[in-house]
Amino acid sequence: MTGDEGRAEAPGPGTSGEWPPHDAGGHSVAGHDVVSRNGAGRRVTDPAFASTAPTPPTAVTALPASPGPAGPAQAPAAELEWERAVELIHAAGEVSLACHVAPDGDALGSMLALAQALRSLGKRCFASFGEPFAVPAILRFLPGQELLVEPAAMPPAPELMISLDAAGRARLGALADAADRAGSLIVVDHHASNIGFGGVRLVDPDAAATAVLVEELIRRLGVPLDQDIAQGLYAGLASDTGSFKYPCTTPKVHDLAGRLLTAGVRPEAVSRELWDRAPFGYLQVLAGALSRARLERDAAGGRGLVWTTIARSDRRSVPYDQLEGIIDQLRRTDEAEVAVVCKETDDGRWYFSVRSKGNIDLSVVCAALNGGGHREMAGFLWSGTVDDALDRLRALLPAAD
Ligand SMILES: [Mn+2]
Repeated sequence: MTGDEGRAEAPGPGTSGEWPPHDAGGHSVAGHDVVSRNGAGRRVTDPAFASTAPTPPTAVTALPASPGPAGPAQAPAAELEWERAVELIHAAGEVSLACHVAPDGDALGSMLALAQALRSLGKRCFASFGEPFAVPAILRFLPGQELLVEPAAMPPAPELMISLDAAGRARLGALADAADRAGSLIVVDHHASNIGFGGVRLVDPDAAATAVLVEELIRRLGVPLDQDIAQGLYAGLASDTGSFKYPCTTPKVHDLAGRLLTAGVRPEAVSRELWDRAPFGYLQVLAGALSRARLERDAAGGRGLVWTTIARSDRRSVPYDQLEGIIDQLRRTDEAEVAVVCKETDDGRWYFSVRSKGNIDLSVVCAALNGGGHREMAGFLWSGTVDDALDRLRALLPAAD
């Protein structure tokens, strides 16, 4: 329900926070171990049991076991980087902000929060994201949208640019060129897969959301958290922690959430906007999707797969980005480790939202299908038939155990 997507290539405004991968998180490794020892016993392998022990903060730093280009990106932002970022911002008269295409709550919430903070410092500020330039319906409540401009209206060679929640320049879509030409580029991100672009890098894969890093940046800039800034940060935090349910929900996350509430955020109002409202037509779309659901008990190495489809004709006037929460209904299924919702996009391709209960690493599975995501939440875009995609997926699942 909370993320970001290979949505450079993704269908349209999306809000699932699935991709690109964050947090290869040590927590899931723990879950995996339990599985290997205990077979498919669902109760034992349920991540709620398997992963309750918090991973020590050192676990992610230890990840460079797999060396590679992503290696250096794993190190938390160094003090020097924070100082350089603050210096650059204070010195700039004008700042361009960009978040990843098809922004989710973390990307847009973080960007708008920072944009408002910069405005309060007297900076001229442009904020945008690459085409399609449409704010998802569920994010239209976020304050600060008057600072958004069409990507074409962004300065082509900004003095200072700040990239938010994007793991690579390609995720900026049409704004990647401006990032290349920027006098200085500050990258604020929490994806473990961050490719290492940007001259100043505030990148911390241990951060639950980009909003966590933006809050620190705002604090270092000396801007107090007002209600509007806090609202964007809270939307980011709530989105990327799955409403404070995912394993990345650390004491630090709740601590920040507490400060945001103190600044005036009403959690029930944000949750309603993000997840708990829909037009009446949605009820029929949901009913149809649930009635088409299929359970394959033998799939995923015997752990089970549940899936459904939502074609354009199934949703009629209900917009694509309204389908986000349907996967959360399917993934309840006790008999299935993996849940999939195949959604036809407005351009006739199919987007696959995929969830696991932590025993199968979906970031690997979906990467093999040119998508990506987290261990438990991932996705990919498919131009062929649903049957072909499901066949590929079924073949990949047991191996990702
Ligand atoms: Mn994020």
